[in-house]
Amino acid sequence: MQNEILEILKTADGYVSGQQLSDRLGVSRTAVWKAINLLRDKGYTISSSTNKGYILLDAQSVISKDDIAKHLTTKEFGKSIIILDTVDSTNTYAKACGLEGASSGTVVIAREQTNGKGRLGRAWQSQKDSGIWMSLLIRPQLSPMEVSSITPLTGLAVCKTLNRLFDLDCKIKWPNDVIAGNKKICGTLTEMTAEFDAVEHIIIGIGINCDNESFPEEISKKATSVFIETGKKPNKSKLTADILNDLEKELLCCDYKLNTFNVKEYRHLCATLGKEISFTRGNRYISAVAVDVNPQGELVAMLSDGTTCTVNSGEVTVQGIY
Ligand code: BTX
Repeated sequence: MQNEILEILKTADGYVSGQQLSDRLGVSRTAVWKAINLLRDKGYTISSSTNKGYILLDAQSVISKDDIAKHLTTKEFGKSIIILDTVDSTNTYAKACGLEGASSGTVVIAREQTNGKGRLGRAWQSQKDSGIWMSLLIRPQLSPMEVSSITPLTGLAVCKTLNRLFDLDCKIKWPNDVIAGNKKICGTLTEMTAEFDAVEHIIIGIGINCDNESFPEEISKKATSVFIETGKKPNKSKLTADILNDLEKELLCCDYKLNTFNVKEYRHLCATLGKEISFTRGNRYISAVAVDVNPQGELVAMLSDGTTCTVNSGEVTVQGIY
C-alpha cells in the first residue's frame, strides 16, 4: 500500500485528502495514516494539513528501487538492488553478499553509513540522505593483476556523468577522487576478493555528496556537494541510475581494461597532471611534478634532477587540491 500511496502523491497536483486515499485504496483512514508514517520513516517528506490532507514535498531526495529502475538502461549493473536504512559500510555489506553468492551487478545502497570506509583506513562521512552511498558487486573474468584499471575507470565514468548532468567542470584527483573546484565531491573505493590467480568478486564503492549544504569543520575545506556546486539538490535515484548506466558502458566496452582511448580521456580530466606533488617512498619524502598517467594507470612523476618514476599506490599530496 505504501507504494500505491507514494505513486498517488507523486502524481497529485497538490494535497490529497486522507478520505480520497482511503476510498481509492479501499482501506481505512487509520491504515492510510500508518502507511504515511512508514513512508516518512523511509525519508519521504510528507506534509499534512488538517483540512487539505497530505502532500509529498521532495520525492527526489529518497533513493528508491522503482525510481532507479525507471532510468536504468544496463544489462547487468543494478539488476538486483538492496536498499538499506542504515549500515556500517555498503562495501562491507556487499562483500558479505558476494561471499554468499550474490550475482554480478548487485548494488547495495544505504541511506546512511555509520562506518563508511575511505582508502588506507580512513573514514568516509555519509550522513543520512545527504548523498549516494553505494557499492556495486561485479564478477569479471580477470586476474588480480588486471584489476587495477577499475579504480581509474570508475573515477572517469563518475566524473563524466557529473559533468554531463550538472554542467560541472569536475576533474579526477589521481587515482580515485572526483573533485569540483579543488574539493572532493565523490570518493571511490575498490576492493577485491581473490583466490589464487582468479578474482572472486570486486566491490566498487562510490560515495557522492549530493544534498549537503555544509560539512563538519574537519572536512569543510576539502569537501563539496552537488548542491554546493549547482544550488540544486539532485534526484538521487536518477543520478544512481545514470552512474550505473555510464559505469557499465565504461567498464564493459573496454573489457575492464585501460586502453589508448580511455587513458587519453583520463589524462584530459586528471587535475593532478602538471601539479607539484609529494609522496613518500620507503622513509624518503619526495617532491616532484606529476607529468603523465601511463597506460597502466600509474602516475608518472618527474623529480628535480629530471628523471621520472612511477607512483602506483599510497598517498600523493597535490599542491592546491585538498
Ligand atoms: P579517501 O581515503 O580518498 O578519502 C577519505 C578522506 O576524505 C577522509 O580522511 C576525509 O579527510 C575526507 N572525507 C571524509 N568524508 C568525506 C566526504 N563525505 N566528502 C569529502 N571528503 C570526505 C575515498 O577515500 C573513498 C570513499 C569511498 C566511499 C564509498 S561510500 C560507499 C562505499 N562504502 C564505503 O564504506 N565506502 C564507499
